[in-house]
Amino acid sequence: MTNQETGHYINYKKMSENLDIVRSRLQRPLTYSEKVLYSHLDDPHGQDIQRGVSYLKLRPDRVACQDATAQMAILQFMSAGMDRVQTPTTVHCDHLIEAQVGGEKDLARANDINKEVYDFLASATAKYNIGFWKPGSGIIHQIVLENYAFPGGLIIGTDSHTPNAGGLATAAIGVGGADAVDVMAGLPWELKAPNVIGVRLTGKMSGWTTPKDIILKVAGLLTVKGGTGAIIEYHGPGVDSLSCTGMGTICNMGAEIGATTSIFPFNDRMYDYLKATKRQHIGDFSRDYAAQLREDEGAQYDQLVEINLDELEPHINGPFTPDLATPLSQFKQAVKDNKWPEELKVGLIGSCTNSSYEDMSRSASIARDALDHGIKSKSLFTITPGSEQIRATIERDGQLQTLEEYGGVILANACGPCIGQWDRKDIKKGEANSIISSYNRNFTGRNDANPATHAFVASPDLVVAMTVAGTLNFNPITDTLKDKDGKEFKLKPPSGDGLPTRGYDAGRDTYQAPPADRSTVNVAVSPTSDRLQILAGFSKWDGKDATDLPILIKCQGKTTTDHISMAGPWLKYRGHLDNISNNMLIGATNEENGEANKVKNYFTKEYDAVPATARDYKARGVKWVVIGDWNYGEGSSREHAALEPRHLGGLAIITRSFARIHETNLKKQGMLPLTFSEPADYDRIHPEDKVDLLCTELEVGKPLTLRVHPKDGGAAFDISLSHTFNESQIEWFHDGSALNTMARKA
Ligand code: MIC
Ligand code: SF4
Repeated sequence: MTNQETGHYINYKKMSENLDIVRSRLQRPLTYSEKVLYSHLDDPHGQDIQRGVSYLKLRPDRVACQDATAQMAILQFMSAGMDRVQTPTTVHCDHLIEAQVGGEKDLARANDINKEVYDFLASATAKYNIGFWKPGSGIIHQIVLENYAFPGGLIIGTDSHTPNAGGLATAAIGVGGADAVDVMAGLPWELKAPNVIGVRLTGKMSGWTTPKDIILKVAGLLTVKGGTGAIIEYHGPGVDSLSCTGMGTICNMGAEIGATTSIFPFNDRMYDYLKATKRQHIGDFSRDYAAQLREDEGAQYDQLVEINLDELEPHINGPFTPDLATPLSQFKQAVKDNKWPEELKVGLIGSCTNSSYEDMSRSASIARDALDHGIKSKSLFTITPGSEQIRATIERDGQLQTLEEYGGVILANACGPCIGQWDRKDIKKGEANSIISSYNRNFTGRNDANPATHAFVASPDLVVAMTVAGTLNFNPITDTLKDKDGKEFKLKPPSGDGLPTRGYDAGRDTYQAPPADRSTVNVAVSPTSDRLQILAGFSKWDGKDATDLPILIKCQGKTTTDHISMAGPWLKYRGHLDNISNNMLIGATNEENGEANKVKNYFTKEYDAVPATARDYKARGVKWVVIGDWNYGEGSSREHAALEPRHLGGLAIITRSFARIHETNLKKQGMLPLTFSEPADYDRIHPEDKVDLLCTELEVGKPLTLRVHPKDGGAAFDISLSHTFNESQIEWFHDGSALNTMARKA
């Protein structure tokens, strides 16, 4: 399965047999993503299979965790009391490295600041037989693509951009830590059978258009919630003009439209990539099973989108949301109409989304073009290589030097500014300004914690082109620039190899394999640590309806996981539930006053911070609920956004709708994610009302009653709430959490 491990094999034979069983039952052509999922069914004979309806019980091939989510996942796994993981698992140190001055120094600083957490992860992975990628190795999704993804595979990862591996025909799905723990413990993993959205690509890309523009366009078409409950499956003749890593970029950003995952069928470009990453044997094996690694003729999609690559323009998405898509030709006008700050302060390339050899080569070609005209970047410019292998290879082949000469700062092989790990110095907090990155998401404050920063996302090519001009008012296709002598010139369209002709240079060895003798490994968590805390476990449901609950906050508008459990400086506390709970919902807008982190305490009538108010209710022994808007919990997989409300005494989150991963995370921790059966009922609730939640009514497929007691003393009224709990998930609620259920059944 991978060069990093022995004893784990790809079993296409078994997968084909499973598929034959399912085929004989369904008697219809299958999409490619269905094939991958159904070939991993725990019980292909008995499993009920209805897209969008059944809960599939699946057996993933692998688990991947990044450091910011692995801490909690491993702490949960430890409470399961097993001596080793039952499914191959890796942990990747990428989120905790802050960008300050440049790669080497930032990495050394991170090693120092995060020593306790890295030591914990290094020892826990060694103890439980998990592969460990040290800080500096690169970003989880790039490493998975380079080492672990394979055509037809099913991987789960504790990060929402896990779907990146779809570029190598893998069904790779982002989950919360508790889901990962199930699979690490050898239990089947449950997923609501997704619908399938087909994206048919025709034509061929050229010039300034890149694979990124396909997903930027799709995001504009489908919006941030358009992919909910669905897998996006690309197909059609246009696919063959995309590089494997380019397909990875497209799949990566499917997370931004809420898709369960995104996937491409196996093709020659993937074979080339497997070969370049020293896995030709896997490529050959996949060729033998090629018929299983693509859609059947006549496969039916629930929705079909068609994109002609001959006509596709480069796009720029943002600010503040990844689905606000503007074609390049209309961007200048949009900047003007919306009064977005014109000056481009910073351009940032790299991240898990766009840091392939191809991306770096094309970016360097634009930088070289500028340098040849005697000019450099006008804006600040940073580069985050996706992995040590990419960094070492572009260092050897010269792109890195070109980018530096052009004015770029090479950051560590890590997430850095993408997740707010950025000690930004060029502007003051609150100052309106524009930045553009080749990253995937651009929620308010995400990169630099400044709500006035207008963050745009685009292809790395456009990011570099914009930094040459130093302004958003620049279209490299139509506009000219001035060279060092004031003479006008036009940038050449970018060019660059998809794969290094001399092969990849692995760079430094950053992998720690689990030791053969694991019995002596000691995993230490200090009881006085402010960064790690052993989990105490939640208490059981009391078996009663909950009455007289205050509403902690009624959130208005976008409430992403960044609003619920902010990243940036808070990443520090990802292994300490009580400490990280001090960020709970501090970014969400209170509908009552339009402010963040200012809610009225029901008892004292004083305004206070959200976490402080929740702690006060908890101290009084009073449970509470949150009211939320559409697509609540969109964005990341971080289960802290579910653990925190549970820890601080919340009972239910009631919204117009949820993002998939967050909804599951809430259920796993024993919370009740509920939706208004009638979305307009959101408006009938006032933040100062009290509510009764008739939890004893919780049954599969039946609504639940919310009794509202209006704040002005008016007559109480009932609202119907829907939910998606199945039988076994209801047990989690009754037991207090999925972990409690696992312990009870062990
Ligand atoms: C993100 O891009 O938001 C993150 C940080 O990678 C998260 C995971 C996390 O919060 O740790 C994600 O996308 O799931
Ligand atoms: Fe890291 Fe950003 Fe990718 Fe998340 S989206 S894994 S923070 S690089």
